[in-house]
Amino acid sequence: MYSSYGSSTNFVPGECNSGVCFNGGQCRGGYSQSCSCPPGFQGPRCQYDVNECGINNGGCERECCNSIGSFKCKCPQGFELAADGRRCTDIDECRDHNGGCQHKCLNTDGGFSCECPKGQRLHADGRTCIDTEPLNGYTRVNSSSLEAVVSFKCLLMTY
Ligand SMILES: [Ca+2]
Repeated sequence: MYSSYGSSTNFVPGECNSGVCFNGGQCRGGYSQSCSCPPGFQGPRCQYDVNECGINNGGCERECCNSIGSFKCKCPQGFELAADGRRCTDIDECRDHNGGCQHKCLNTDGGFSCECPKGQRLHADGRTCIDTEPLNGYTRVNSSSLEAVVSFKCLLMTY
């Protein structure tokens, strides 16, 4: 007895034995028992994933992540995927709540920074402004950029 593969409910079996085509492939029937594969799958039985990222980086501007039967473009931190799903555009962090900056927020390509008025400098938190003159008994806090370098990992699905 044959078992039916695949979870597609609109699977229309041709004149093939059931279970010939995988991943939603449609059986063409006949002697060849070959399959018409949906986008993202290939092979005589649609059993292989298409690595869309292998061709022209999947059309992605930055990172392309292949997955089983599909793929996705991804953007590094500070960028978001554009409406076309391919390009990466800068996120204007200053748009919301002044980027968390106490004084001035400066949007940059892929990041942002806070600025303080004259006589003040940026605290180590990268957002708060503190007086330039150090208080007695306190050492200056080394102010550094808040820009956290987070390595962007592409989660690759394997099987
Ligand atoms: Ca930005």
